[in-house]
Amino acid sequence: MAPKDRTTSAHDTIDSGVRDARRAEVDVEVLVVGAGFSGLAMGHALRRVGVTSFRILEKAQDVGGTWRENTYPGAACDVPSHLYSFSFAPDPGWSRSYSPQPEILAYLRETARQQDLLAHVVFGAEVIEARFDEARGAWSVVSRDTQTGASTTTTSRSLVLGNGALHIPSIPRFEGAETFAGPQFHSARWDHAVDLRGKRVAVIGTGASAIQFVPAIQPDVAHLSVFQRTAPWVVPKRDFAFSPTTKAILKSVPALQRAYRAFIYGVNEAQAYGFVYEPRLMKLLGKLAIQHMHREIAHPVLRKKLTPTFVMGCKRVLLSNDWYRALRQPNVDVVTHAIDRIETNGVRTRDGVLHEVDAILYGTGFSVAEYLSSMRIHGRGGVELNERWQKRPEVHLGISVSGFPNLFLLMGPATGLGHNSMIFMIEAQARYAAQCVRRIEDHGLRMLDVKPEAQAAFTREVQERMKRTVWASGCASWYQAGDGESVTALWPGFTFEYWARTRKPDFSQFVAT
Ligand code: N01
Repeated sequence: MAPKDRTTSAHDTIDSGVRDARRAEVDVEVLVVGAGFSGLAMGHALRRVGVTSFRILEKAQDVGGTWRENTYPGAACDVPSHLYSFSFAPDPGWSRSYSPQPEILAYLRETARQQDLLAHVVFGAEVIEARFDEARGAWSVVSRDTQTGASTTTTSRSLVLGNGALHIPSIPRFEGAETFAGPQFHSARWDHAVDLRGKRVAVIGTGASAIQFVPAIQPDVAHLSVFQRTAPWVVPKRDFAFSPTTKAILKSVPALQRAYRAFIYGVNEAQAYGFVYEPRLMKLLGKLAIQHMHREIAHPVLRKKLTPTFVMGCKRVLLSNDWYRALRQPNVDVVTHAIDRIETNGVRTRDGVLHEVDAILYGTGFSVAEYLSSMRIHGRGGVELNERWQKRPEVHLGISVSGFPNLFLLMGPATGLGHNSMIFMIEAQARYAAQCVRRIEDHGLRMLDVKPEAQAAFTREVQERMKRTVWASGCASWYQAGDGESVTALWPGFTFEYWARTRKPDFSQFVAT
């Protein structure tokens, strides 16, 4: 007879003999996908709750996730480093307020080493499929060895997806792109073997990545054609270097470093009021951004091209001190005519002009709506997660999906931010997921499955709250679901509310079997 679904009580913990027998049923208690910020946070959170049987499967040969993949010139974080880092691994040595990519990657490597997480990571293992076995109460996870191509199946009681949402490059399909004679690549797959010096270069896209690499390459290239579909909102970046004295003080007075982190958090968090509750405030900030642009750009035609036409904040607000400065240089053209096709020697726009170039760089972002499409994840009854989410993703707290027991998402839908550090959200999710894993272990559960009604209530709440936010003000952005209508990527509130709601899982919202 199938065991009855019920909610366990705190008194139902199993004894050590049963626990050992259960451990033997699977290869490992927890499998984590990805060794970026999310995977490492999860490893740390599991340790904190006393779960030591976990393995992190990483497709590459290094930790770092997005900070390993995005190596384009000028790559840096647009959230201050003292906040864009783990609360459990503060680093007083950040060189700048907004650190460059190599430093963030070095921080992640060092944290993985210091936290003793490297021994848990299997490198070169790309997860391609996961299937939940209801009878065993375990996930069977198939990974491919990226060097030999061999597949391995690992069983685990719980599965945590820490593979990030911004990792599948989105390259628009322009007619004729395959006929282009020169090199062409995406910002997240930067080809460092290509020497752009003295070349005529096309950049397609003007988002968070392009505004970083365009100023970095502009002085060296012969000519730059920047193809802009939508002018972004850009505000100045308070970017400065920390002096050796400041670093020494922060190192010797950890409380001061914590206070500094809390200060940055507070300043960023205050902006949520404008994004979420009072979008009219964004108009004020918009005026400051226009002043910034006018200070840098004198030419009226270029000013017009660079003036955004949507409500500030609807797409990600960009931070830069050198974007406009780069665009006003004599070797740069901002092209606002739509791209018609790509030809052997350049990009032709709809006005019939051929912009001759030697290389094409795509700063065209990521396929966020299909961020799990490289994996097939089958839950109860064989239902596949990408198929379930075809119209739009539904999750509880951005972490659990009904019908997919013992599965936990980090950086999942409804938890992205437009105003503060994602690391704060990731740590909250990792702590929540680790407590669920602990519950599964302690109570000898086969399945911990969030109730459909809890998930539906959360989805309704998020959609309802989203309506009054700036993200729903009518622009098109990667924050929206595949249906292009609902904004499903972001958390429509203050992050401290999310933190409070995920501090302790409410197990009455789950069916425990
Ligand atoms: O991508 P994006 P990104 N024809 O989606 C344009 C994070 N990030 O890689 O606005 C012509 O922002 C598109 O135009 P439009 C951050 O969360 C963080 O820059 O859609 N143009 C847009 O201009 C960010 O939000 C850091 O009209 C086309 C651009 O390509 C996310 O990554 C640094 C086009 C895409 O902009 C993505 O940023 C970098 C087409 N067919 C990135 N299709 C940090 O500092 C698209 N575009 C932490």
